Amino acid sequence: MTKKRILITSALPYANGPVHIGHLAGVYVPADIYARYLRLKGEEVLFVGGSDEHGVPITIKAKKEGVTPQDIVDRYHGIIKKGFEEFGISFDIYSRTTSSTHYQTASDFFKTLYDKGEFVQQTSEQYYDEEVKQFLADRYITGECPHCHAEGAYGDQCEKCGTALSPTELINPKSAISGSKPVLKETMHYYLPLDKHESWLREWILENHKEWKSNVYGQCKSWLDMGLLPRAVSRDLDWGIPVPVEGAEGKVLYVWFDAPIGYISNTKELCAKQPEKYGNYEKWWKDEDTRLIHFIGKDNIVFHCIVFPAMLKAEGSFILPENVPANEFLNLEGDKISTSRNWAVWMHEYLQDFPGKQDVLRYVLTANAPETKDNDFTWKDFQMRNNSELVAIYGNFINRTLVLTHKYFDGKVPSVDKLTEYDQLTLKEFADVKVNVERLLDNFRFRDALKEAMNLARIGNKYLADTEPWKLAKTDMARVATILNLSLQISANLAIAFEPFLPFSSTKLRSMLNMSSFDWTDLGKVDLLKDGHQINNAELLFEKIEDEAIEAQINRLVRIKEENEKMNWKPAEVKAMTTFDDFMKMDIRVGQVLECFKVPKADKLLQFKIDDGMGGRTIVSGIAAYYPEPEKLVGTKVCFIANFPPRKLKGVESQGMLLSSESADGTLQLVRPADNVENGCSIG
Ligand code: B3M
Ligand code: ZN
Repeated sequence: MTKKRILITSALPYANGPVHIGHLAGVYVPADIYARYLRLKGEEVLFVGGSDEHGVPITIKAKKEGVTPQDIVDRYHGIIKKGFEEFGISFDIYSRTTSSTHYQTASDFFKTLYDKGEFVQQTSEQYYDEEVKQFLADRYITGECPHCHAEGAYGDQCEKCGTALSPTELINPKSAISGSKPVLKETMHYYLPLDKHESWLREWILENHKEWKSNVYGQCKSWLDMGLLPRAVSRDLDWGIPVPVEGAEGKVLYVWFDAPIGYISNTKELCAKQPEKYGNYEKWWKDEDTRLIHFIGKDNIVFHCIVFPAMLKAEGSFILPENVPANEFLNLEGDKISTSRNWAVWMHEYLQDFPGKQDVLRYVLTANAPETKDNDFTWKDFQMRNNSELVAIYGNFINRTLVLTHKYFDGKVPSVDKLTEYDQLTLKEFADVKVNVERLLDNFRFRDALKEAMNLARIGNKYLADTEPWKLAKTDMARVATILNLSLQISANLAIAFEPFLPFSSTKLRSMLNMSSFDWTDLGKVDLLKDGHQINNAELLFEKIEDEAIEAQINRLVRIKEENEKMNWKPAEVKAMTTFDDFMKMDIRVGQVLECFKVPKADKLLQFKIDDGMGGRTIVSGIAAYYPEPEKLVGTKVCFIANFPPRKLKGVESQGMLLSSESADGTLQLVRPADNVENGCSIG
């Protein structure tokens, strides 16, 4: 690495909802690992974050709740910022795009481009909601899809058939805000002519950045191959940064224009606050000796690889990103994470439900990071990785090493007597850890890097299991000393190797080992703890996670799924037409339950004795799951089909069928006629 300093940015989360594990796995955890790693190496690093507080969804949410957009962003900025702090995301600054520094910076940026003639102005017709007096963003117009004719297609896409749409293609368009029919109205906007930037972008990305991750490079290539079009950078909206030129009253900067400038504003804010520590912001943004790295999710690739670079280039004085290691998406228990469906594990809720277990989630999200393809988070995998990796390997090794050192050597690092061949072999195995982890981290391969670190713990754990110092203690204390010395050196190495990934555990381990400080260059050394060095008491590094905790999380998701299903429930389509004659063939009657109990060895079946007014009959019905106390049904009136041929169910002959209704969530309930209808009456 030849350049002097590294500026790391991570996507600014929208302040209209909390942050979830998908955001963490895709953006914040890898960015944080990278920042911590470089700091540990002694590099000059600045890690910038902040909330993205503009855009239409925030205004819609505010309207729904009857509060101001500022109220919304204040609420979520607070939740997000606090969550990141607790989770150990080590931003040098976490600010927001409603800050005064940002308003000024974004406004000036626009003005510079405007004065340089870098925009084109175009007038077009756009949908306008006359009731709320507002132009409508594509997402806020719904209607019938012109292709598959599904209802509820959005102005930018039909989710049913996946076709990309423009709002004017929708049949019977409706405003999603007021429900009224929108009208087309002319409006002027400022456009960034991306077509004019296409040729240098092609060369810069396709020729000079072949090393970018293939998912990123591939997406850029397909955008460039499709040909770039001018993009509007202003909107007709009353929430955002006013377009700072005459004649643009009522217009604000498009959220995707101001948000990436937020990286610059936040750097500026930090440098103004602590100039002695960070210098001036231009050093970070305008000096070719700075490497700029954007951490983002895959849905933000085009903005960070094409649009923002074009803005920076048009301005003229800024550096361009050196890399944009975007990740794919993380799913949750097999389904796409969705804020609107509440299908997510929220960072702030995790911190409440699993206090002190930040590192467990950091570990699982990294081990399972969606680096090259979408991946799935499951609570079972979370538990398994904690219990059989963190606890059983890493934690177990550390605990045994420390406890034995206290037991046999009063907590003082014993001296090596002589190394056996097996010791040498073990040492050789971990000699490469530093090179390997470095190579992987330098290439943004966080999950493999974590595997390498974990491998070191495995080596240690195996070494102790193989050498069994507790058995040698009676006969060969010199050998025990050697084994524990090596184990302690490996432990110290683990504290360093895991620091970028599991910072809380590393701090704890470092204090247990009583190490005053460490840095990355120490990794791989076998004399990190000197002979006679006093270590502190052993504490557990990780704790087992019990089934109950996992079940509680799974149950929560099951409940959410049920609620969503209820909300999305629609009556089934009406079946093909039948005839009166066919219906009249059915003999439906009223009866009364005389006895009711579970059919032995059949989970789903209940056996009914029914008074049918004709001497009684037995009916078996598959509704046991919905009536856990079947005896309580005795006495109730039911409806049954009287002329079904008898059939045997689990050895019991059933003479008919009980009628039941199926609710939205699939629950079955017996259909009950009024109590005063005689048994045996027919229904029709
Ligand atoms: N707020 C989009 C997102 O969360 C956006 C990122 C802005 S980064 C400048 O997907
Ligand atoms: Zn469609």
